[in-house]
Amino acid sequence: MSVENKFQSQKFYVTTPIYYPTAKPHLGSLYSTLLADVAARWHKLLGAQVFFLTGTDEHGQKIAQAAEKAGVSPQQFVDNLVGEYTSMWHKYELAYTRFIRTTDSDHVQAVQLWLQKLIDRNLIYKANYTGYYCTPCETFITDLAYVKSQDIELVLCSTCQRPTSYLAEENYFFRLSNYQAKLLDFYAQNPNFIVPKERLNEVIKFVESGLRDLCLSRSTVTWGIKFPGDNKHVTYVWADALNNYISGVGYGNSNKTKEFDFWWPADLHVMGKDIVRFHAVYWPAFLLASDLPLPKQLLVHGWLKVNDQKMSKSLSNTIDPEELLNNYGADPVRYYLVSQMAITRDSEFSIVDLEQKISSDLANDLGNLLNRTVQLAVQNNCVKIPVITNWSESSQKLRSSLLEILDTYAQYMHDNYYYLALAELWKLIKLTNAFFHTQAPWVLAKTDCNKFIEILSAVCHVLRTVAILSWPVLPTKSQQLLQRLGHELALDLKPNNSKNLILELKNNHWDLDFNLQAGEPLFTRYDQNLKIKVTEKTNMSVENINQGNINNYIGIEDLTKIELVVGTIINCEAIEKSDKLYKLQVDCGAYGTRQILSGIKQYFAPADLLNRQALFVLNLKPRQMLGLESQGMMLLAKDAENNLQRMAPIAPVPNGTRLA
Ligand code: ME8
Repeated sequence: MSVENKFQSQKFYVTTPIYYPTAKPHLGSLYSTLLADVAARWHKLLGAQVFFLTGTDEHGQKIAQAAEKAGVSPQQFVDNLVGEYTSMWHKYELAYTRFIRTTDSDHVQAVQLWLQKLIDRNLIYKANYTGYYCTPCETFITDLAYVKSQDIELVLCSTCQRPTSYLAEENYFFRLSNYQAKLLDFYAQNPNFIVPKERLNEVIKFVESGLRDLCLSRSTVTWGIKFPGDNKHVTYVWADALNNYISGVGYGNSNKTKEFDFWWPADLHVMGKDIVRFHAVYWPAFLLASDLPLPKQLLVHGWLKVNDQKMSKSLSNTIDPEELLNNYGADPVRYYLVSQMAITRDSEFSIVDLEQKISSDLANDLGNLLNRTVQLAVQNNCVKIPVITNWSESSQKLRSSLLEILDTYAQYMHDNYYYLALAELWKLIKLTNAFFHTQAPWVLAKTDCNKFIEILSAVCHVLRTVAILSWPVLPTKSQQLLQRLGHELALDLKPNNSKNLILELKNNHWDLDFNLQAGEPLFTRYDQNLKIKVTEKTNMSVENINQGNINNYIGIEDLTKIELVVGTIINCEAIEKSDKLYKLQVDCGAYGTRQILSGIKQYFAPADLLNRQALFVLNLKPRQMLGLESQGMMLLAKDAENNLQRMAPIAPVPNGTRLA
């Protein structure tokens, strides 16, 4: 039986734009690199050999100007910044194969070799360029936007809307105009060359409107790769930079011919929409001119925006990925960026949204499903779940849904619509939560032990599938999830010996056993309502204090009398005789496990409390209620409509931590 394309991959070469290291990396550069990492990891799951190239674009006027401003040489300037990129990529687990710098000697040699080839083929000639140049985009301007300001006519770059400068210099030109028909023919033969497809139409329109020859050198800039045979010129930074895609895998290096032939052409170039023309017009023309195969596909994404403006270094509205990492961890941020930012359009970045997404999708949907399953298994002494041979109809139905979803998921990943693939995966998680709810294994545990184990096994099979499919986006959490099931990621990355884990999932008949492990929740929940309400309340109280409305001040010595401690609710039972009370067992670290009775039954389901942290007063005098002792009190926030919210630290802290 033949295997469809979406389920197989032998070799996959993916690249990111190489970034101008004029400042530390921001969330936009991280986003492109993340998409490439997701693609690389997906192909690893399919058993492919993968090469993932990223790096920095270190030559040109823009870098030279930034270095001058900083008072250091361009080389020193880029040397100082490049570590910021590599270390950030490591922190976010962007598992590149090579980090290329355009100042690397093998790259410099490859660019000169490539230029010499074009010179030998008479595809380059010398002439004068007079016209406008955009330094931030490093672009010779062909289409202009004029703006009149205070009677001065400003010429703005149509891509970045910033002022351009007038240039009159001698340059070497590439006969780009020779390639108009060939490029149009290539687009016609390869309608999937650009994802999303609509962007290809813009490119076709541009090429149809006529191609002018392109400058390949600069004679008024000195920071660049020397042009072969003419020391007065350096290579135009884009001709230098685009060639990283071939030099990065061995082009121009006689010891690496085999390596280059294996990896080239690239399977996927990832980039933002600002640089499509360079990749869809100039780059293919450069390759045609040097008789090299063209890349297979470009993935072009929109902008991350903040307050409806493109996030960019020059607008100083960038978000620091480091800060996000410290607050939320790499995997949750990766999940938010991939799932919430649709590649087809610009997407607004917001912290409120980020917290909501982490709380609802990761902590509630996925984290809770795991917690509830493990909890039940622990409570009923059956953490070792054997292989099931007789599946009930409902479990079989769940498995069929899983297979359908796997199919759609693989298709979206194959087509590079990662955000849609994740949405599909979350359908499976929600479906399994519903399955869990309707099968009520907590009842089966008391009435039908075999069925109880079968239901847990079905959920574990789904969770294992979810862990493997989410590995491209959640590289650490997915492995922790597998460990909690008593499994591990069997990724054999040795050449020619790689397993296709996706095909294994597709052909798996749910014949695995599991060994469940209890542990801390995988994800933190950020209660937006709580935060927003607290902020509103704080503002209100500030007003009240200003108006002198607080007249019952206490001294700090009064406050220190209260033992306010963070604890985790490890058990929650309804008290039969009461329609209000829950009996909670709370792990308070060094303070031991406390039994706390709380009248919150109508506000929370046990699952909303189990394995969650909350704040407790531990030195309240013990109280008897319905014959049971309550050894403390849980703190809750109550609004004007009497809605209750649990209070918890923003990130987990060790149980027994005191509030200071
Ligand atoms: O253009 N949202 O480098 P660059 C999403 N050196 N992505 C964004 C973004 C945002 N707000 N801001 C930047 C260059 N990016 C050249 C590339 S390649 C041979 C040479 C991402 O540092 C996006 O991928 O200006 C965009 O294309 C790239 O950073 C531009 O990076």
